[in-house]
Amino acid sequence: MEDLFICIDHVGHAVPNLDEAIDYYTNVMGFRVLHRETNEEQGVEEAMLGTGTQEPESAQIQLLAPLNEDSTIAKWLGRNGGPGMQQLCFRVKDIDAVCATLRERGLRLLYDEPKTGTGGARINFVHPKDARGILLELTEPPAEAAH
Ligand code: MC0
Repeated sequence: MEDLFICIDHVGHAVPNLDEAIDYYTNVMGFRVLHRETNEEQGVEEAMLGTGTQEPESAQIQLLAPLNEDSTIAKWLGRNGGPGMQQLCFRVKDIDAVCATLRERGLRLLYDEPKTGTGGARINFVHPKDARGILLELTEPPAEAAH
């Protein structure tokens, strides 16, 4: 059977303040900021951080800070009582095919069609209740960024 997923693309760390978290990851943990953007639709200000010689093949840390009080990240921080691991993201080659396969296998995908994620990637999520308590993101990077 062919693999569904290419690799772990990133782990999402929900934080209340992006700049403070970047300061921690760069100055204390020695990571580098690879990318930063605001995603209005997802209600987040985000940054991707990398480390290691395998970069960018090595999994990245995605910092997710809420853009406003309605953000899913604001809700998550409130329920969690502070910052923590909000999601795990698998990279895929063909998100439409992978979503179709997972739906056939009984999992709930959050969106009928993929939405736009980091750097123009196409993204969807498996509901945490169908992924053993983990919010599982799927990402298909744009063709020019695929590796
Ligand atoms: C909620 N639950 C989680 C969870 N969020 N479990 C694990 N990990 C999470 N992140 C659990 C709750 O504890 C609860 O369990 C149940 O799911 C329902 O929670 P809820 O509070 O009623 O549900 P909501 O309203 O918070 O919605 C949860 C849901 C939402 C996953 C649907 O967070 C969502 O739409 N997430 C996808 C979008 C997202 O996360 N965007 C931000 C990242 P109990 O047992 O108490 O019932 S944007 C991003 O990642 C982009 C930029 C990218 O990478 O490209």
